[in-house]
Amino acid sequence: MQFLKRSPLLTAFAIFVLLAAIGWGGFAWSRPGPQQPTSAVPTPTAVPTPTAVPTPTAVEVSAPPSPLVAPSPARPPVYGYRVLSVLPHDPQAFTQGLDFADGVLYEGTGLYGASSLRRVELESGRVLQQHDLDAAYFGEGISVLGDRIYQLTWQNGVGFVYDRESFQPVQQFSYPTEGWGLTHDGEQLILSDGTATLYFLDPATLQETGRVTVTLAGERVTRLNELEYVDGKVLANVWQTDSVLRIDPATGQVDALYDFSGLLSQAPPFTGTVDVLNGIAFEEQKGRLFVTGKLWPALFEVELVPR
Ligand SMILES: [Ca+2]
Repeated sequence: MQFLKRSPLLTAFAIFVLLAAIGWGGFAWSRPGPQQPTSAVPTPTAVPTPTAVPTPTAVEVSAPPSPLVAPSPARPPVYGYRVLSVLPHDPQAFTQGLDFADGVLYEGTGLYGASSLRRVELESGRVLQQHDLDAAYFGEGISVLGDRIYQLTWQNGVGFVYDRESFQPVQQFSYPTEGWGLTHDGEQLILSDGTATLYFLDPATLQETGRVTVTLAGERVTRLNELEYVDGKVLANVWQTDSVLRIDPATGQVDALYDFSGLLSQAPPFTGTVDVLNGIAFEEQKGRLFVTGKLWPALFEVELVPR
C-alpha cells in the first residue's frame, strides 16, 4: 500500500472505494438468491405461531357447549337430560367401550399398557373380571353379541373376539380403518372409525356388509366415537364434545341430538385428571341409559328431556 503514502487525496479515494465495495458487497449478500422469489419471502411475523391446540386429554369439565347443539330450524330436535343416579366408575378406566348384555355391564379401556376388557358391577363400579391387552394394543370399542365379545383397537388394525364367560381370546380379525366405537343391532356389528362412516360387519365372518355416511342437517359429521344401539337407532358420541347423535342406521341421518353439557359437574367432588365424555350403554331390560367418560369417576344414569 505504498501508494497511500503518496497523497492524502489518493488515500481518501482509496478509503472511499473500499467502503463502497464493502457496502455493495453487504447489499449483494442480503439480496435473495435465485431460488427465493423476491416478492414472496415469508417473514417470521407471517408464520402462524402454534396456538394452544386442545389435546384429546385436555377437555375441561366446563368446556363450552359444542357448536353441534346450536339451535337451528334445519336441525333435528335437541334433548337435554336429567340425572337419575350417579354411580361409581373407576377413574383409572380410559373408557373406550361400554355395553350391557343381559343386565351385565362390560367395559373396554384404552391407552397402550392400560387397555383391558372388563366386567363391572354396576352399583359399585367394582371390576369383577378383567382381561388385559398386550401393551402393543390400544383398546377401543366393545360389543357383546351372543356368547362372544368383540373389541376393537385404535390403530393396530386388529380386533379381538373373546368368549363371553371366560374372556379367553378365541379369534382375531383385521379391518382397514382405525377402530373407534362398536355396537350391534342384534344381527350385525356396527363400527365407527373416527370419520363420518358407520360400517356394518357380519359377526361370523367379520367382513363388511355395508356402510352409511352420517349427516346432520345435510352435513357430514365426523369423529363418531363410542356407539350404542337403542330402539332401532344408533347413538354415537362425538369425540371431544358433550354431544350424542341419534342416527337412523338405514340413511345415516341424525334425527335427534342429545346434549350432555355439564354432566360431569354432577359427580361428587373429585381430584385427578379427566378426559372427554365417551361411553353409552343401554340396559334393555329396564330401559335405562348410562353415560360416562374417559377417566371419569362416575357413571350416570340419565333420562332424556326434550327442549
Ligand atoms: Ca356402547
